[in-house]
Amino acid sequence: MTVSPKVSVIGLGYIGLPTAALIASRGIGVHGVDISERIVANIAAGAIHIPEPDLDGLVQKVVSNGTLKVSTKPAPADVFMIAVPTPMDADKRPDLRSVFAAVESICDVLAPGNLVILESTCPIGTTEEVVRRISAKRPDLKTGPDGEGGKTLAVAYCPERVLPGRILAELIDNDRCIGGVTPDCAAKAQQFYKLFVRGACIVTSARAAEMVKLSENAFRDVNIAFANELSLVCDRFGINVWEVIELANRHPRVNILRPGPGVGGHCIAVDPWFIVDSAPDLAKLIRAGREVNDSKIEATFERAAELIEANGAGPIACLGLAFKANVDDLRESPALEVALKLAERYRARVRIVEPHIEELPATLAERGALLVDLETALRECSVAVVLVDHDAFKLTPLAERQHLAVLDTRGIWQDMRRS
Ligand code: SAJ
Repeated sequence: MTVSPKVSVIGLGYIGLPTAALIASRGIGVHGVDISERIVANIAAGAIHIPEPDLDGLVQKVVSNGTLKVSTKPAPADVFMIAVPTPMDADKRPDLRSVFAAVESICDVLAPGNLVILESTCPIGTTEEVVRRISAKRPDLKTGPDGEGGKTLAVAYCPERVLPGRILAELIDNDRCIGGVTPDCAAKAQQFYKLFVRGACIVTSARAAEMVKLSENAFRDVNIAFANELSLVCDRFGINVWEVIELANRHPRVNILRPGPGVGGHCIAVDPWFIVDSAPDLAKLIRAGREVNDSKIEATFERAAELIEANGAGPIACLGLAFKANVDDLRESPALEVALKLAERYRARVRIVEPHIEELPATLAERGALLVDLETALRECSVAVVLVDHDAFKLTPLAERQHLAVLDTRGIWQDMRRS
């Protein structure tokens, strides 16, 4: 690898675009590739198609100074980073078609000495399958121990682990786990990541790195499931779960996460299924965690309906639609699911407050729900269902909400004052 490699990033979505822009901002020439002409045209014009703090300015800068170029077709480079979606199919099995299509698309332009890195979340063994597919199309390229003066193809798996809303900072500061299909491959990828990562770049095998990524999100999911299960038990006994968690967390070795209306986003609610799919006979806890978290949507709807039925026939405030606090992303959002169920039953009585969007999703609007601001909802409604812990909601003074009957699924209005 030359000192300043030419980098190609395949897939310009939530991970690929920030990664491409960050690397380009270090003065390294980047070629970004996406199959969507719309996305490519947008980025070529210096604009972004995903909301993420500070990304717009960065992309604008690297596009206008020519360090980031984009197109729909791969071109020769030194390093290829693949960051495409790996969703789950209707049977909760990983859908790797985009990964294999991306691999296929670069085969013709690969050259000896290149480094191919897979960043997408993948089941165990995917990186080895990538090697097999490249070898089938390009038998001339050797992958493996680099005994030929850097002339073999290096393949590594390095999972992204950045948090939406903090992507640019975490791309730089998070530690990276870099799994090579051989130790040489890992070392080469490590050298590359050190060009733009400040966190530690730790090498391992490709299989271990695949498992590390899945373990991180499954760990969080199972821990949130524990909190969600506690909340269901506490509800049955009329105990305030937020108080229980606050007090339990005063134990020096206890750190219970926060219950909510379910778990959303494209990662935590999906990735644990990849482990379950690989080892269904073993991954019992991980499966149970998924099921608990998914069941929280219906449980939240039922509790909300009980509260609504007990509080007259007036308008109902639904606070938040996003999949988590302070983002505008509604993908796989449990809050949206609960709101849809409420709108299905209560139609035009439902008032949605979501300060991060301008327009309601059609599915909600069709059911008669209205998008209103927080002030209007607080003024007009006597019942509120808090579905997202946006800062804008947390700041509501007690005086403006004490008239409400509240189902607070995120624990933001607990007003527990204990000395
Ligand atoms: N949630 C709770 N209770 C909590 C914490 C979260 O209900 O105590 C819910 C959120 O409201 C949301 C969901 O979980 O619906 C997921 O939110 P999150 O902030 O935990 O995670 P994501 O999906 O935004 O990002 C995760 C991160 N993974 C971990 O924290 C282990 C991130 O580092 C990964 O890069 C990302 O998944 C990914 O792309 O895999």
